[in-house]
Formats: sequence, C-alpha cells, structure tokens
Amino acid sequence: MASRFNPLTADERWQKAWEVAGTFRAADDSPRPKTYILEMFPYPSGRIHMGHVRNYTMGDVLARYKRMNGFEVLHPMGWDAFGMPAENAAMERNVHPGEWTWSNIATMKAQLKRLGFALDWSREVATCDPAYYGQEQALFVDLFEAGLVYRKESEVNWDPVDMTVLANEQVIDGRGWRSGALVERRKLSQWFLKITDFAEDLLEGLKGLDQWPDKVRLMQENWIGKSRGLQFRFALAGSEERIEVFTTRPDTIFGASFVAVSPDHPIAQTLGNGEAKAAEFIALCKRGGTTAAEFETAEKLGFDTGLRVVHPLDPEWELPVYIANFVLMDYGTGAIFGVPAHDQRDFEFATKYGLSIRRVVAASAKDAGKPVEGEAENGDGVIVNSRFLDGMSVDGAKAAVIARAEAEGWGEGTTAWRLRDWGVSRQRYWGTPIPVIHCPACGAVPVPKDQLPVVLPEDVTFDIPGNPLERHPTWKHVTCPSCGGAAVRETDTLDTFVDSSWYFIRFASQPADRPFDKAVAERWLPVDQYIGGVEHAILHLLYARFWTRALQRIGRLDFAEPFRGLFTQGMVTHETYRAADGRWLSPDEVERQGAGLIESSTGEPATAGRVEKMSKSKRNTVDPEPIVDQYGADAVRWFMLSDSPPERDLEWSEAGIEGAWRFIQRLWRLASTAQAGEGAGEDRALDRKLHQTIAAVGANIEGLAFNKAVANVYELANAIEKAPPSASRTAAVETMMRLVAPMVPHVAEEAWTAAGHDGMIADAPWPEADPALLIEDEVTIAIQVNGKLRDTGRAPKGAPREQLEAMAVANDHVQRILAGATPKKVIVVPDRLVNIVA
Ligand code: ANZ
Ligand code: ZN
Repeated sequence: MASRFNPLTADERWQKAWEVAGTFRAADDSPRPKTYILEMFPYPSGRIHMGHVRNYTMGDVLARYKRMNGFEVLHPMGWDAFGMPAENAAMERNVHPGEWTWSNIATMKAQLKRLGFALDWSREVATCDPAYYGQEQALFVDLFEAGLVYRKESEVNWDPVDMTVLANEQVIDGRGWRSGALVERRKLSQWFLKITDFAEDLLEGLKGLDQWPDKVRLMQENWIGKSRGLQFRFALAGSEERIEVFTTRPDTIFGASFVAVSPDHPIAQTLGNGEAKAAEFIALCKRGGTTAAEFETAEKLGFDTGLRVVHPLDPEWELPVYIANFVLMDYGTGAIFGVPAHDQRDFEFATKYGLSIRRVVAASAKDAGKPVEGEAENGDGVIVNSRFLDGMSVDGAKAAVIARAEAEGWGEGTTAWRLRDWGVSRQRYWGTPIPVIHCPACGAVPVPKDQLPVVLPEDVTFDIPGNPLERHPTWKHVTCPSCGGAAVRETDTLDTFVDSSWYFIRFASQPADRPFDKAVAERWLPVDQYIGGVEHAILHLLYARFWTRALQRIGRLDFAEPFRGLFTQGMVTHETYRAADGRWLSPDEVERQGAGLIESSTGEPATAGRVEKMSKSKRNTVDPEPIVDQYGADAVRWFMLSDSPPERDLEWSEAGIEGAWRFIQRLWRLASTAQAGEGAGEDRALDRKLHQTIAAVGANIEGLAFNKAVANVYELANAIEKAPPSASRTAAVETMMRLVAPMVPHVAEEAWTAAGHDGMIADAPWPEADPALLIEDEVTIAIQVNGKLRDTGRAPKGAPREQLEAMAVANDHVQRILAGATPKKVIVVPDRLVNIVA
C-alpha cells in the first residue's frame, strides 16, 4: 500500500467507478425496502458554496448508510432554475437568462460530482427545462379545472420610472432597486391558488409531523394563523349605514377609542371620490412596498373622516372613524376598532392623533387605575374598566362578549385565518409561463394539454425594463382554443415556489407524457428525510404541503404529507475582516502578524470582526472548490460533519480542515499497518470497543448526530492504535473502514480494495454489532497511593479483592513510589479503586 492516501487521483477514480457501475441508481422495481433521502435542491447561482456542501454531505451520509443497510435509496439532485438573478444577469451582462442558468448548472454539477455524492444523476431535473415546466403547466391546468385556481385584482409594487412591476426583493426602503424611484402600489389582475381551502387541514396535519423540528411546526402554525374572533357591526351615527369590523380581542371592547378602515374600504373610496383631502391621503397610502416588513415598520398614518359610530354596548358612546394605512383590505373585514392600551399599532396611532388610551386589562384588579405608558400591553390578565366584564379573565370576557353580540344580533363569533390565497403571478420572463389564453369572447381559457408545453420564446431582450413576454412581437398572439378567434396568451409566469412544490414527485417518477406515474411516485414518497435550510421553514414547506394535498384532492396521489422527516441544518460561518478604512476583506486578503492582522496587499493593520454566516456582502466566504483541490473530497466532508452538531452553525477554519485531512491520512495509515502487521489471537477489549462503536455510529447516523458519529470513530481509531497486533485488530480496522464509508467514501473504497476485497465498499453491508459484546463486563479501577491517583487499570467486573490488590501493587507507578518497600496497608473498594498506603 502507498504510504499516503492521494485524493488527487483516488477521488476521481472512485467517482468514475460508481458512475460506471450505476451504484447509486435507484430502481423503481427493487424488492428491497425503500427510503427517499432528499436535500433541498440548489438555485444555480454560479458556484457551490459551503452551505451546499454541508447540506449535501449530511444527506449523503444518510443515503450511503441506508444503502449499506439494505435499503433501495432514492437520493436525487436537480436545479431550482427559474428566478430573478438570471434576469438580473441578463440586464447587467447582456447574456440570455437561459444561457446563464445552463452554464451555471454545468459548473455546479461538476463541482458536486467532485464531492463524491451518492446521487442518482439519471433523475436530474432542471425546472427551467420545458420537459419539467411543461408538466407543471399540465398540473396547473388540472388545478384550474378543479376550481383551485382563480384570478383576482391584487396589489403589486410599481416602479413609476422604470414602468415595471417589482418583486418584493427589488423594493429597498420603499424605492425601486434600479431607478431609486418611490414605489407605488398598483392593482393588477393576478392568478391565485386556493391554499386557504386547505387551511384547516394544513394546520391539523402539523400534529402528525412528529419527525419535524418543533420550531418549524410552530412557524407554520403561526403563518396559517387560525384565530377565533368576533365580527360585528358599528352603526354610523345618524345613518342606517354600518361598518363591519373583525377582532380577535372582543374582551377589549370597552377599551375602544376609534374605528379605522383600510384606504381600499368602500367607505374610504366613497369619501375619496368626493373629498380632495381624503383622496390625497389615500394616494399617500399607496406609496411604499407591499412587504409585510414595510407594513410593520411604516409610520401609522390616519385621516379623520368626520364620521362617528355608536358603541354597540352603549348608545351614548360615539367613536371617531379614520382611514388608516395599517388596516389591510384583505384581512378580516378591512375595518377595525382600535384599542390603544392593548395593541401596539393602535397605541402609536392614538399617541400621534391624541386619542384616549384606556386600560381594560390589568395584572390584577387593583392596577385598574395604572396608566398604560410607553407601549401597549398585550399580556394576559383580568378585565378592568369594562362594566359587566370587570373581573373576568381575558378568555372569559371574549366568550361573554361573543355570546352577548350573538344574543343581541349585532355580531357573530367567527374564525379568521392569517393565511392568504397564494398569488402565483409574476410579471417576469424567466419562469414557467402560466398556461392560459385570454379570449375577448370566452374569457380565460386554459391551454389544452395537447398544446403544452407553452415554451418561453428565446428571442427576447432585456435592454428595456418590463416583461419581455409582454412586448415580444408574436409570442402572445394566438387563436382561442375554444372559439378559434384572435386571443392573447397570459404573459405572467409562475412564482418559482410552484416549481419547488412538486420537484420531489418528479424525481420519483418522470414519464415523458405525464407529470408523474401515481404508482411509482407512491412507491417512493413521502420523502423519508428532507434536509435543508431553516429559511425555507415556512413558505416552501407550506406550498409543497398544499400542492400535495391539491393533487390528492384531484385524485393524483393518495397521501397528504410530502415530507415525513425534516431536518434543518445550521449555517456555515467564518470570521469577518475589515481594512483600516472599513472595507470588508476576504480571508485570503489578510495575514497574521504577531498578535494582530494586516491587509496583505498594503501591510496596513486590519481587524477581525464577528464570526458570521458566510456572505458575499461581508466577503467572508470560502470557495469549496480550491479546498477540494488541496485536501480532497473526504477531508471536506469529514470537517463538515465533525465540528458542530448539524443543527448548529459550523465555523469554517483552516485548522479544522487541516485536522480533517490529517485524520484521513491516519485512517489510511491504520489500514496499511493492519495489513502489514497481521497478528493472531483475540483482543477482547478491542472487540468490545469495536462493537460498541458499530452500534453507536449507526445510532448516531440514524439520529443525524453526525458529529457524535465522528467522535465515535476517533475513539475507535485511538483504541486501535494502542492495541497490539492481533486478529481482532485487523478485523477492527476493516470494520472501521465500513463505518466511515458513508462519511469519507473515497479513502474507504481505496483501503477496501487494498485489503483485497472484490467489489466496492459502497455495496458492502453495514457491520452488525454483536449484542454480547455490547455489555460492559470490565470496569476501570483507580489506582491510588496515599489517596492520590497514580494510574488506572481494567479488571473484570466483580473481580476478587486479591486480584485487584495484586494488579495495583504490580503497577509501574506504584512500584516506583514504593521503591522496594512493602505497603503499610491496602484498601480495596471492589469495582472502583485500590488505595495503597505507603
Ligand atoms: C381589537 C383589538 C384589541 C385587536 C387589542 C388587537 C388587540 P390577528 O390576531 O393577527 O388575527 N385587525 C383586524 N383586521 C385587520 C385588518 N384588516 N388590518 C389590520 N389589522 C386588522 O389580528 C387580529 C387583530 O388585528 C384584530 O383584533 C384587529 O385588532 C386587527 F388589544 O381588534 B384587534
Ligand atoms: Zn374564445
């Protein structure tokens, strides 16, 4: 055997061998039990980053481990290939989004291959491929026909200078990212998917997802946001008209100090049509982006309409009516009553407009007179200053007010959901064309299936803002599939979250003429273990759960939950560096000098800052490719697994990767020495250690505790190194190679072959732990002289006193201290210690 493991030649050789043998191809008709391991597919941004490496290494270890355990493993990879960055590249660099994307895919695929991932590349999909998005269009048409798709006016971000719709990410501090113009909100007719039809079921379903992190389930629950409340009517003073409001806090009804309607509310619109001041205010509200964050942080603004409403529980009590920018038209009824003491938005609003702030909930009844200051109090407590509700709990008062409203006929208890229908229209080129044709006579007609895919035209330009599909000379002009008259195509494309809502089904089954085959898809699905970033904890996972349910409703699938197990991994971080003038510096632009740092190019002092998530903006990224060049795939994989628990952040460091590299070499040396110095005879202690390690590594991989599995291997390697040659030692080395094979497959294959095995270690079975050897039947005995610990020894559990005493007296350290003298006394505590009094 060579004295060193050389990844430069071995990595590629084994990657080829796996490919040629089709080792990681998943067979649909295999008799083995199935398992489906999936990592979130990457966006082809250009190059693989460390976050990908970590994510895919984890999934890979599990996939390889499951394979060795007799499973037929589906472990596929593909590309989430539509989206904005490709269009930005087109605008900035004058390259077609398709060309940019496909070349990135080629680069990144080559990079992934170099890491030796056990992927079934025969199932690769790219969402920008008509073979994929054409089937997505077919599914869209199915959902359309099932009544799960509809069109509705909705607000978008409009850049008045570039004359274009902006995605939320393109609105920065309320301004267009390119033009810098103040963004307006505009109404456009857009397509929606009826996710709200499934709100209750999506919420219920979370309960059964016991292999998901609790925090993700909670985030989904909050996002769906089921709340019980009261919908009721305020009468306008001196009029027959009413304003209907929705509240989740009917208990605070006596704390009301105003009523507010959305700028889009019919009352506001009517006023706006007659009154210049109101119209001006409504226009002001239209400025600014549509993001939730923008709504939260925008200053609370109102316009006093002069109208007054009567409190439903007191005919003498009138409240002013405002138009307010923080009231949304598409939630509840688009109108609210404000309780400044107990709602932060209302608090800010009341403070600005001098409205009263009256406490109606207090920690205890004696605090009824305590003013609410600084901010609203939304905690639990007892109801005060509220007439017949005084003394009740918050929940009791809610029930009481709902009961009274229903009895008196001015309101009804209702359920409200925060979840909105999913707006999927994007006014962009690089996405799946929405397969609909607009006919002046027939309305919106889905494209017949035999005319799919609706393919994106190639000849488009990005030199002027707006959607190139809109201005393409011919693409959108078609005849109506239903009446044959002149009609136009929908020019909006689908939100890329649609693409990622079913890719895991297409991986399982990809016939050319249908989205998937039901029986084959059901053989593989649900995904047994899904691994990805927590940034997808809400939208992606919710949309995929919805899409699966929608397919179930139309009879395409027989299950509701696509991902049985979910794991969200931590981020890869790195120290940050800055030059003297504050510029961010990348790790290879700085050098250590003495106790400090300098910027290499200038010699000026530099400073190290916080350890943060690797990001381009802070320039603290480390490109995996040169690291693979230098250390090989196994060292990178080993480091990714070793340092931190997988759910926590991992700090990338030079020392860490070097340590990993040294360990790979150590494994190799152990493999070589075991071969060279074969011995005979048993080593029970080593056998035991080995079998305990087999059990521990298996359990830790199953539990995704990769760092613990790594620690188990280190311990075993130490034990093997200390052990004298024996048959046990040779067996331990061989078995250890199988234990590390899922983690560092290249060195494992190399050692396996060198040891004379036919076939690949990837195909070898996972070793079995012998239960008899898992029981600890030896104990560690402390050896003390005059009460001071000098050494330890091992002895069979329950060994007699004489045996322990003899072992202690014969110990080298003890002999040296005794220097020939006989001990004055020997104290033995069975199974624990021997103390020699000298
Ligand atoms: C009175 C009140 C008192 C409220 C109080 C809150 C706290 P969640 O729980 O998130 O569903 N609201 C209702 N419709 C609204 C709309 N269209 N735009 C903006 N806000 C709206 O929120 C429900 C609460 O948000 C409702 O309960 C209402 O304010 C407000 F101490 O009514 B509340
Ligand atoms: Zn028609």
